[in-house]
Amino acid sequence: MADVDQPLDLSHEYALDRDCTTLSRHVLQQLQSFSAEAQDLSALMNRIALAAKLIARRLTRAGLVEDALGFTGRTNVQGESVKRMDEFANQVFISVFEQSGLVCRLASEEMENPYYIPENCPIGRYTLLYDPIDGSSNVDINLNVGSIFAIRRQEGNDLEQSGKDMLQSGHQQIAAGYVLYGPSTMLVYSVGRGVHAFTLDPSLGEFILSTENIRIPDHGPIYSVNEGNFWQWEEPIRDYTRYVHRHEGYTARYSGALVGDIHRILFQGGVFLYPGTVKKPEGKLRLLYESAPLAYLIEQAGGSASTGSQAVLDVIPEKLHARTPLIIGSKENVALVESFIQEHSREQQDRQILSTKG
Ligand code: AHM
Ligand code: MG
Repeated sequence: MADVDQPLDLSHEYALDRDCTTLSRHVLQQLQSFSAEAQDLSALMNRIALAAKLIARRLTRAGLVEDALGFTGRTNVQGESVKRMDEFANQVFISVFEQSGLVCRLASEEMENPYYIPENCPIGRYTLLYDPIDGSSNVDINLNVGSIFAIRRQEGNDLEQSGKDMLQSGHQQIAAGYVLYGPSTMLVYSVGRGVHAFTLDPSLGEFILSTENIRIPDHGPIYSVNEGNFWQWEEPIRDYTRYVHRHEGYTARYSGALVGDIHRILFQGGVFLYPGTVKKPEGKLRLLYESAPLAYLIEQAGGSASTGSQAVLDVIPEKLHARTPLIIGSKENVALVESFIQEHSREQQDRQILSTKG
């Protein structure tokens, strides 16, 4: 029983308060510079944090606010039904960046074409690519969702507003990360110097550094995939799934929101898969707004990301809303999935050689 005469030791509760490293200060520390680009990146991250706070605030009260939940009745460029929260969050990013002088355009999963900063607003040198609400089917049932973002430099002047220079590999990203709206709101980011997690302290309204230099385990127990698609997959993915069913040490976790599943794997190790299906060989996830930013982040943490045949960061999209299969997480887990795919294609090649000989 607690001794009521003894004062409670609360020192551990405030352990993090001793060194409240904020996001913008952390970016400058990471880049070890006060150059124009370092200042810009720090300001960009600060704006992303502001968008995240506005979205988090809406999400925490969504059940009490009129018009926060449910569908708008419209479909987006992908043909998916748009949720009110998708539209709200998409607009939040635009509003937060419009007057910032930091970006020249924003490209999102929810918009057919990039949003170009109007001429009467200050125009910056960067492009923000984002998925405003990832896993939006979780919104109406009060489960975790996320936002995903990446920053690229604009190349050329893009006068005709084609956004063609965005059709480059993920190596062009100069920063990427995600926000997880869970029991607490967390922002995890990288500017190419490791991966760092910040937790929103609602009493301060600030993201405070909670874990620095996160390293993903080389191997982990989790496999995260929608097994409802089992019979839609190609044989090697089915074989991999059969393998984890039959071997000890694996456990399934799938939340329906990529950010949550990746967050778990980043800390505990394992693999997330969204493979192609027979009907949709490219899978569901969009390269520029989901797969490439997360691939950048996971590689920075020491993990890897593959389409099954090449590194996700090497993929050059043919169009803005291009999709890719995604196998991402701990190095060894990803390599194991790839080995099933490689073995299958070797067998196919052997069969082809035999049939041409025969
Ligand atoms: P969204 O960005 O439109 O929400 O779609 C992406 C989401 C991911 O968060 C999640 O991993 C996946 O779609 C779930 O799809 P499925 O329901 O087919 O398993
Ligand atoms: Mg998404």
